[in-house]
Amino acid sequence: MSSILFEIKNNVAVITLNRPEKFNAFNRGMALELQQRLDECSNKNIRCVYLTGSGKAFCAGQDLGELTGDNPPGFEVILAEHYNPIITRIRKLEKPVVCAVNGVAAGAGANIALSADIVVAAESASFIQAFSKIGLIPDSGGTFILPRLVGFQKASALMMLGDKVAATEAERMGMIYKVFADVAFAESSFAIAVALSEMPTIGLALTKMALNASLGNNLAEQLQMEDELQYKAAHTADYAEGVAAFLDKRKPLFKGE
Ligand code: LHQ
Repeated sequence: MSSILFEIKNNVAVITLNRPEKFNAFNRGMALELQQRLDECSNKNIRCVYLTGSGKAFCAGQDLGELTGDNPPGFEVILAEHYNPIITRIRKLEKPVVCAVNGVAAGAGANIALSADIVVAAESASFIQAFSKIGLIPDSGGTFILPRLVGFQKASALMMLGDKVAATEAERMGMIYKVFADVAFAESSFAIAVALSEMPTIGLALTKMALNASLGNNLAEQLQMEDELQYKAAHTADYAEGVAAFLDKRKPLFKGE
C-alpha cells in the first residue's frame, strides 16, 4: 500500500497521508512521494488540493523509528530533501491548498498543515510543536508562520513548552480557520475544497502570491505588487465571466482561465 493516496474528485486533488499505524509519520519514501504528488497538482485540471490523513491522526511528523533504524537518512538531508521542498511546493503551488486536519498534527506534521492556505480541523484534532520534547527546534517553516498566525509570545510558548493545542483553541487563537464537529468533518471540509475548485483559479493563485509576498514586503512594495497582480487578474476569462454573470443576474461559470 502506498504511503500517499492520490485521487482527483470534482477537480480537487485529494492527497491522503497513509501510514496510519505510525500516525502518518514521515519516512523518506513518504516525503519524496508527497513532493511528486504535489508536482502533479500543477496540472490544469486540478483547481484545488485537499490534504488530509488516514486513520486517527493527521501526521506525527518525522518517523522517529527511521532515525534509529538501519540506514537512516542523515540530518543533512532530512530538511533539505524532505520537509523544505514540501513547504516550498505548497506555498508556490498556483492554486489553493486546503489542509483537513483529521487528528493529531505533531512536529513537522503540524507545520506542514499550517503551511496550507486554509487549515480546518476536526473537533477531536490537536496541534503539537513536539520538537522541544526531543531536543530539536521547530522546522518545516514553523518558526516563520506560527508567530505570524498567533503572535510572537504564544508561538514562543507553544514551541518551547510543546503544549498540545486542541482544535477549538487553535481556531480561537487564529492558528487555523475553522473547526468542524467530527461527524461533519469529512463532508464540511471537502465542501470548502469543492467550492474553491469552482472559483476563479487564476485569481486565487494571484491572491496567494500577494499573501506570500505580504509576509516580507513593506506597504509600498505590497501596493505595487497588488497593482501588477490585479492587472493580470483583470485579463482572465474568469474575470470577464464574473462581471458578465453579475450583470446578467446569473450564477457564474468559472473555468479557471
Ligand atoms: C510514531 C510517531 C513518530 C514513529 C507516533 N514516529 N512512530 C526534523 C529534523 C530531523 C529529524 C527529526 O525530525 C524532524 C521533524 C519532526 O517532525 S521532529 C518531531 C517528531 N515527532 C514527534 O516527536 C511526535 C512523536 N509522537 C508523539 O508525541 C505522540 O505519538 C503523539 C502526540 C503524536 C500521539 O500520541 P498518542 O495519541 O498517545 O499516540 P501514541 O503515542 O500511542 O502513537 C500511536 C502510534 O503511532 C504508536 O505506535 P504503536 O505501535 O506503539 O501503537 C507510536 O509509536 C506511533 N507514532 N508518532 N513520530
